Amino acid sequence: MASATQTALRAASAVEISEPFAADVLDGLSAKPKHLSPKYFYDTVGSALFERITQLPEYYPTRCELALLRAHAPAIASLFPQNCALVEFGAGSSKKARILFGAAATIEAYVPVDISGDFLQAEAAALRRDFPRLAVHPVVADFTRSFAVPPPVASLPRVGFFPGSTIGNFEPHEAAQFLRHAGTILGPSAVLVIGVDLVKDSKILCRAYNDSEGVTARFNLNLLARINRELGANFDLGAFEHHACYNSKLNRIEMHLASTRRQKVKVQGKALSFRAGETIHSENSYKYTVESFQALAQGSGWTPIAVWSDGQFSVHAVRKTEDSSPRTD
Ligand code: AVI
Repeated sequence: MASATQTALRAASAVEISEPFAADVLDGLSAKPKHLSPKYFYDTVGSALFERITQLPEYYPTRCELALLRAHAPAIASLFPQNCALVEFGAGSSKKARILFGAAATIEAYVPVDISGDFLQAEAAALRRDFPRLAVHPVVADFTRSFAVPPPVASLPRVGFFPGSTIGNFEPHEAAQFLRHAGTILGPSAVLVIGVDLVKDSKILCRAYNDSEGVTARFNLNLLARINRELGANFDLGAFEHHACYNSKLNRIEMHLASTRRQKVKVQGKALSFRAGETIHSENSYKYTVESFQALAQGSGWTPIAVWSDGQFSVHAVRKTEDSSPRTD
């Protein structure tokens, strides 16, 4: 059982944040075209829906990535320094990190960083039960912004972990920015293991984001439900539809919420007008080739050192190129 001191340390390492959710929503819905950031999908309901997406037959990325991690865990673990801290950006479910814990006895501490505090804390509790020797220090934060690594792990060498092809949800310039930011957080000589979905037949891609059970549609619509719940808005969820299509020029899946009729919606007292068919652009999911991702990494301060792929999905290991940027702690 955890001592009172351990419990207090764990509580202290879960840094609370306050997101400018209302301002982002009002800005995005007042813009032309209307848009919302996909980072707001992941409240408790959205995180649970995303977990269901990862189990859908049509949604291949999670299955492919898990198989790659399982098959290559020893090779991945061989790249880690002794007594390292694994920093997972946007942790959610720790299922993938668990594969690395099983293969890499060198991991002393785990720092899952996620905006969804409740989900993060529940996963952390389960991990402490299953890996009693692993120090788990969750950080509730927007992992794209600066955050402090918890003091108990500050002196350990760091390995970054960014699975799930979440990098694909960034615009390419944001992806480069994130890679640079990860380099600053992780420090000199760090290794980063990153999952990246690959460009492929558009039919496979479209099916993955238009599943037959409608879970992805509910995940997308939950964004409006969340705005209703948290910002007192009055979106009629029956008057918006989930749209997802592949943009082959930009190599990205685009998700939209389309207004089925002309309507007005109030968000925090502000009236917003929608034309029939007008959409809120809610997510891009960029797909890369192995080469295009390696070029992105190389231009963002990382040297590719290994890649594992099944032709559908890729897991890259990259090492920080320059040692000059200081750690942020
Ligand atoms: C988290 N991210 C990588 C998922 C993706 O595939 O872009 C989010 C998602 N959106 C719809 N389905 C899954």
